[in-house]
Amino acid sequence: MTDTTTTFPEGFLWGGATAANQLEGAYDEDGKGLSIQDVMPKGIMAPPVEGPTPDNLKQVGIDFYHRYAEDIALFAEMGFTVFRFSIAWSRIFPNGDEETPNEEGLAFYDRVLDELEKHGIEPLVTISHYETPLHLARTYNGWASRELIGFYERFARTLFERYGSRVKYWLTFNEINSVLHAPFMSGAIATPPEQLSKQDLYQAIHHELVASALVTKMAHEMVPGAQVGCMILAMPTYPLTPDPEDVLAAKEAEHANYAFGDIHCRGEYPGYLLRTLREAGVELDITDEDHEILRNTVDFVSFSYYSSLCETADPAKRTEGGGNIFGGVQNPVLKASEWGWTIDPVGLRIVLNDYWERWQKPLFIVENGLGAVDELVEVDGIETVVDDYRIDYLNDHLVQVREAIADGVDLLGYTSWGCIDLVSASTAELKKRYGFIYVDRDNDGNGTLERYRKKSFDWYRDVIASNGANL
Ligand code: BGP
Repeated sequence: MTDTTTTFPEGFLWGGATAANQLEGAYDEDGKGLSIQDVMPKGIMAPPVEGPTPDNLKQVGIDFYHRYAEDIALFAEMGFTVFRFSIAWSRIFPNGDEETPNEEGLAFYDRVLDELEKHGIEPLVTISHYETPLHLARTYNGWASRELIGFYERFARTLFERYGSRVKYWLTFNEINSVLHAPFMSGAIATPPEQLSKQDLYQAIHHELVASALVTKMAHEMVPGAQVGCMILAMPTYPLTPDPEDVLAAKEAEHANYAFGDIHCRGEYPGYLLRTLREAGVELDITDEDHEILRNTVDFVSFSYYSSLCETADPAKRTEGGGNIFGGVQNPVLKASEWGWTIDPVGLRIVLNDYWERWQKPLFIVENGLGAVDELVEVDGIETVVDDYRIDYLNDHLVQVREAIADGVDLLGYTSWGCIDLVSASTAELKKRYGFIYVDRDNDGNGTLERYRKKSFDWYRDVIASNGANL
């Protein structure tokens, strides 16, 4: 049974989400330094090179750096009331550890904010989205070093000073828990994953958590009305069978992710994480001051949701390749996308209820969507993409969002991922597209970069105009 009487709340924020490194391009313009993305030609699974390499699609991205006004006008045409984007750290501090920011980098985001303001679109800013300055990775081993806290603090302070009067919603780290799977991309940790000790990994995580809390405190002091959120990669994990051992295995897999939200919302390490660390022989360097800082909890919890996972305690049931790129085993009742990400709209309702019950903080869905191969075709003389598969995916998920709202979940908004086609994070390709707007650029970097409205463009415009009533 679905509840069609409940509607989305008045003032619900509708929009789209992006990340600087995946769409801006202009990777070395106007004083920008190299970020870790510039040396990752083939996505998170490939080791970084000396770089920068010419076959890295992110170096041009979709040229948002020069076309932002046109793109924001298209977002406005869909009726966006919020736009999530990140600020490329290496545009502001090219090496990450200098004292003075790069004025040209700061000015770019002034221009972006001007455009958003012009169209009445609320900005939602991710301070760090997988684009740490390369120098911080190479010289300090990224977040494994405590020194990163100070560099990040300076970066955030610069942003609050400059944009604080115009930006209310801030996210500290994109998918902070993804460092468990991609330590270089997420944590700028240069040690190859196979050589990275749990000790170093969890110390790096601790530094990020302290930095996040510190910056939350700073925003509250510097930015009137600031709302600061953490951002978690949500992966609800189901037991493969009702065997209690499988149920426990699923719960333990969830704990790995809950831990980040628990610390952000409760201000201290949960017991189950202390046990994991103890059993792994990890002894963290946590100062008394760290404990104090962690008490600065977030105002809301944001998360990305693409798919669910499935777990078992039985090693014999583990198959090669597992459930999806983040592990687990295959769920026998769910279908998956072309890239093996299970499609599970009900899982989104489960996450919303689960997070709300657990943390009692407003939630914000800041990523959701279907990565698919799109084909540009002509319909009635107009070039477009007939992406019914994307409409179906998003519609099914938003129906479940409406259910969760009927369940009593407090939800601030929804930003669909990659609202305009951009370079994929995990594959570094342009073949895997999420947008309502098609961008003419292929995997070899060829194309005019021209923008085209897909069929989903009109669909999303109607969803927003009706505040979800037409789902
Ligand atoms: C999230 C990231 C995004 C993103 C999205 C889709 O993990 O926050 O940066 O790209 O997933 O992933 P992909 O691009 O690999 O399909």
